[in-house]
Amino acid sequence: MPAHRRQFISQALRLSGATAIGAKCLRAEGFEAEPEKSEGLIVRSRRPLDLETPLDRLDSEFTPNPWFFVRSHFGVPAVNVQGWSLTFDGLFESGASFKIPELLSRFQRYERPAVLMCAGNGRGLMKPIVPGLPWEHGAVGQAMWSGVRLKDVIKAIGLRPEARHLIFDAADPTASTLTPSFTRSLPLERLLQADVLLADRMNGEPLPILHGGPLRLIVPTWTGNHWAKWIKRITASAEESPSDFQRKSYKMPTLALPPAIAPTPDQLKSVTTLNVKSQVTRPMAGQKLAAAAGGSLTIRGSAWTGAGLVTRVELRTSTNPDWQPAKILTKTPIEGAWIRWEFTMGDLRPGDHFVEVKALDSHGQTQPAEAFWNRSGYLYNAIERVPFQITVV
Ligand SMILES: Nc1nc2c(c(=O)[nH]1)N[C@H]1C(S)=C(S)[C@@H](COP(=O)(O)O)O[C@H]1N2
Ligand SMILES: [Mo]
Repeated sequence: MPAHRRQFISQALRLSGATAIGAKCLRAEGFEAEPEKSEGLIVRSRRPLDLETPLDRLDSEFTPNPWFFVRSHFGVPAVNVQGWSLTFDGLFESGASFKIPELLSRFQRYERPAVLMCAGNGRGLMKPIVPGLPWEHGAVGQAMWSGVRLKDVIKAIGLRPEARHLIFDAADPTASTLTPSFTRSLPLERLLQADVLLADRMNGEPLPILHGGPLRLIVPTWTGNHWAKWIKRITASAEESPSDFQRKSYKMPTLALPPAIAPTPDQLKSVTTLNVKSQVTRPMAGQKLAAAAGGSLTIRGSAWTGAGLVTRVELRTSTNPDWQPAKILTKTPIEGAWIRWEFTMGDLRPGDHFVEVKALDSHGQTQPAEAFWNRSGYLYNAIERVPFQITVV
């Protein structure tokens, strides 16, 4: 039995009453049981359901499904896996439709670890503060994703030469027919790469409904908003999706602007790849730890980036003001996956201490002392200081 209490769908969800539809489906024949979510998740919003992973639960290579953050713009759709079909239309050679088992048996299965991070992770740390969900450190997680390669499916159906984008229509119910649904598109250039999956499994389990089951898009190295959940239809198009979620949301200024100045449309570009970032997953800020006088402490954490690989992780501590290299624990770093690292802080005296960490990647990117401020609060990656206390054993 795990230390934490698990239960069917988080209490948060039940309290919100947001799942009246979902709850009914639980009892209906052929509908999948709702996924387990830990009560220990930080509730950022009940309706829609937005849950953040506490930082200490990110102290491992893979983030367990019950602890994985959830970001939904609307409700959770009623999911009947047997009846689910995925339709392809628009600028394909021909239309096509697959039932899930058909899709999965027809194409080869692949799996890969990848970091899923919301573009707004760290928004709550932006200064001056910005509107939006105030995520701190846990709108991120890593899972082993498994499914079929989107490019294999596209190849089998055939694309017309004019096609440039694929538009993903999802099944989440919106508040009313007037509310636009979470429709996003991605350029084919990106989608035809071998790392893009239509995934039906997460960490060796069927993809939980809250995470987009039965089928979601996996786009390693790109921010979470591209990872469409509950995919029902894929339309090939010459243009990107006309939806506001595509044309208006997830834009960031290309230059630093003072908070009072709104960027003009030509100063905005779509957020695509993750930026380089690291975090300490042991100890936690404010934690009291016992050590023998002159003893040592193992600091641990993760680091990831968008394009390329993390090549170095460095720490600066209360006992040494120089940046020193951490030991990278991950044997074979994979693009889009995080690495785990550790660092031994020695000769510890009782009292107040701190560590600061920064990652560097193969494209020469590193973390800034201050985050790039933008009013949407995207891609916060400033070097953070983690204060803690040593008490004598
Ligand atoms: N259909 C649909 N897909 C979606 C979303 C959504 O609201 N609806 N949210 C997106 C955003 S902004 C993020 S960060 C990720 C979150 O995935 P998770 O809930 O599995 O953590 O899903 C993305 N895919
Ligand atoms: Mo997101």
